[in-house]
Amino acid sequence: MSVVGIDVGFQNCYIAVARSGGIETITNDYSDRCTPLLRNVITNFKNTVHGFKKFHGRAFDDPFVQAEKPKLPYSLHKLANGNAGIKVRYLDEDKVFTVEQITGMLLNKLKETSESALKKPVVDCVISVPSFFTDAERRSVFDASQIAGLNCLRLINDTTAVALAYGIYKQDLPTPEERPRNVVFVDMGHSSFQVSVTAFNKGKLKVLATAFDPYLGGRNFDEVLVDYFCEEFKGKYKLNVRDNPRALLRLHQECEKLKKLMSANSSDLPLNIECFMNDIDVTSRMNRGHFEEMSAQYLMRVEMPLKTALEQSKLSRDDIYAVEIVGGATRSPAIKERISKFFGKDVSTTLNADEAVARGCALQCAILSPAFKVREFSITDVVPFPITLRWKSPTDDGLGECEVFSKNHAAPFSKVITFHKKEPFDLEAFYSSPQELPYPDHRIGCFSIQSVVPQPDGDSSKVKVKVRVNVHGIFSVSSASLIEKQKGEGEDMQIDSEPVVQNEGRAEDQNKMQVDQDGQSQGDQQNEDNSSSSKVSSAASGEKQDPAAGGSKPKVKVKSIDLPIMANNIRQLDSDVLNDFVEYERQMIIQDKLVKELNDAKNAVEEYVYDLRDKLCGIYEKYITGDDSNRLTLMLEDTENWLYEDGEDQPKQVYEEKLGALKRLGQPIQDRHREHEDRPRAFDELGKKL
Ligand code: ATP
Ligand code: MG
Ligand code: K
Repeated sequence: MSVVGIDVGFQNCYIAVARSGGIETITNDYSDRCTPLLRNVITNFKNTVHGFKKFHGRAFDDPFVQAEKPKLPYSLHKLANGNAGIKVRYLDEDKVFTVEQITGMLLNKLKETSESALKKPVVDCVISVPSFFTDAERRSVFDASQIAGLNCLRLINDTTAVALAYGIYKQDLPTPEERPRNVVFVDMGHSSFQVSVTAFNKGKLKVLATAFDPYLGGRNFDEVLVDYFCEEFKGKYKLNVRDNPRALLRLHQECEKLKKLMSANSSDLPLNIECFMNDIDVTSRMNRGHFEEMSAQYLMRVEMPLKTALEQSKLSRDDIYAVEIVGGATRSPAIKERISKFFGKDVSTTLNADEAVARGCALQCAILSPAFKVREFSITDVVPFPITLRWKSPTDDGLGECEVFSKNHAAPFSKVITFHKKEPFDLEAFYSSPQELPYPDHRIGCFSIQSVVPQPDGDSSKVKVKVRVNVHGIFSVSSASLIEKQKGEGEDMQIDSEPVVQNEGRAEDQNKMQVDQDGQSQGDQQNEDNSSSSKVSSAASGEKQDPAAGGSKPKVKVKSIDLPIMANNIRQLDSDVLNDFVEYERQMIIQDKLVKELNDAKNAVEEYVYDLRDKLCGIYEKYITGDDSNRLTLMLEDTENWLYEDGEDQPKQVYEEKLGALKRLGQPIQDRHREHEDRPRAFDELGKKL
C-alpha cells in the first residue's frame, strides 16, 4: 500500500508519495510534476473545468459563485438542492455534475497517475484544504475523496502541511522543555493567501494562529494585466476582447506568462499575441514598476493577514525565528518585499514553493498509516472560526448557548458538555462570527439528542454530550449519553442538578479532556477551557458556579445509556446520494477505460499502416519483391481509407482483427530484416569479446 499526499490547488495539483527513502513528488504523463487544472483550456475551453475548488459546499446563488460565473470557461447550473453544478460534455452528452463529482474525477485522475507511477494501488491519502475552509467546504471535499475511492486519513490545512514538511526533518528543534521555535508560514497560491504562526519543539508542532485573505492570489495580478491590455487593445486595435471568451482566455494565459517574466526581470518586456482576434496580431509592453503601481490595491492587502496572525499568536516580531514562504505567487518580488518588510527580516525559501504542501500531506499520511514507520511528530492545529452551540427543547422556555470552540482553539479536540434535561432537545451548531466568515452561511448543523427521559423520580436526567472538531477540521456532536441515577446516590445528583432544573438550558462545559484521534492528550488546554466554561455557564444561568466544585465530588457509580443523535441540515451528501455518485464514478472509469482501449486499438491499426508503408520503401525494400510490395502498399492504402470511412466507428475487436491481418503480412518481412541485421551485429559482439 502506498501513501500519498494530494494538494488540490485552484490552479495546480501536486501528488507526493512517501517512500522509505523519503518523500517524492510524482511525475505524471505530462512529464511535469504538477497537473495543471488549466490543461487543454484553449483547445477544449468549454469542457475544461478548472477553478472549481472554491465552489465546494456552495449554493448556485452564493454571491461568490455568481461573481465567478462570468470568468469561467464552462457553465454552471443550479442543482435541485440549490447547489452549484458544473456542466460538462461527457460521451457526447451535456451532463451536470456536482462539485463533489468533479473533484472526485480529478482526485481519481491523480490516483490513477500515482498508481501507474508507483505500480501499486493507492487508497490511503491526505488531502490539503485552505485553512479557512468551513465545515460545509470540508465535508464536500471529503465526500469527493470518497467518490474517488480514496480513504482520506486527514484533510489537513495547507499551511499545516507546509509546517510539517518544514519541521519533521529538523534535527535541531528545541526540546519540549525549552522555548519553542516560532516559524511563520506564508502561502500565496493562485486564488488565496494563507498565513500561520507555528511553534515547534522536538517531535511536535503547534499552530498558534492562522489568518488569511481567501480572495487574494496570483490571479488578481493576472487580472490587473488583463484589464490593462483589454483597455489598451480597445483603443489601439478597436478590439473588444471581453466579448470573445477564447481571446480573453488567451490573453489571461499570456498575461500570466508576462507576470512570471516580470518576477525575474525588471526591464521593459514585450507582449505579443499572433492572430489574437479577427486575425489581428497584437503587441504591447510592460515593466515591473508599472505593473506594481497598477497592482497597489492588491499589494496593500498582503499586510493584514500577516498582522492578524502575529497578533493572535500573541508573539512579537522578535519571537519569530523564520518566515517561510511557499506558493507560486510568493515568487513576485513585490509580495516578498511586503512580507519581509512586515516581519523586519528576510523571508526564507527553504521549502520547495510548489511541492511543500503535497509533501507535507504525504508525510502526514505516512505518520497516520499503520503500514509506515515514520518518526513521531504530533500536530496540533487550530479552529479557524469560533463555534457556538445553541440548545432548545420543545417545552422548555429556556434557550441557551455557549461558544464551545473559541478562535484558534486547539484541534482536533473533543469536549463533553453536561445538560440536565427531561426530554429530547436540539443542539444547533454555528459559527459565532458570521462577519469574519468567508462563507455565506454561518450554520453548521442541527443535532437532535433523542430518547431523553426524566429520572424515575421525575427529576431531570444528566445528559453528557460529546462535541468535537475532528482531524479533518469538521465539527460534530459525536455522542450523547444519559447518566442514570443509581439507588442511594440521589443526594449527589440533587446537589448537581437542582440549580440546573431551575435554569433550564444551562450547559456546563466540563471540559473533560478526551483523548483525540491522534492519541495526543490535550491536557495543556484544560485550564484555559475551565476558566472560559465557568464564564459561559454563569453568563447563561445568571449565577456563579465554582468551576472546581465538579472535580471535588466523590466518585459515584453511575449507569450510562447511549442516546441516538439525529443530525439535520449538515452540509454533506446523503449516504444514498454518495453511494450513487461512487457507483457512477466507477461506471465512468470503466467507460473511460473502454473508450481508451477502443481508441488505442484503432490507433494501433493506423500506426501500423504508416510504419509499414514507410519501411516498405525504406529498410524493408530489400526483403520483399516488387510485386508483393505493391500489393501490400495497396492494401495499406485501403486500410487507411477504411479507417476514415466504414472503419471510423467499429468495435475494438474489428480493429484488432484488422491489425492481426496486416501483421500476418508484415511480420515475415520484418523477420527477414531482423535476421539479416542481427547477423553482423552478433559477429561484432563476438569480435569485441575476442
Ligand atoms: P491555491 O493555493 O490558491 O489553491 P494553487 O495552489 O494552484 O492555488 P500555486 O500553484 O501555489 O497555486 O501558485 C500559482 C500562482 O502562482 C499562479 O497565479 C501563478 O501565476 C503564480 N506564479 C507562479 N510562478 C510565478 C512567478 N515566477 N512570479 C509570479 N507569480 C508566479
Ligand atoms: Mg495552493
Ligand atoms: K505510521
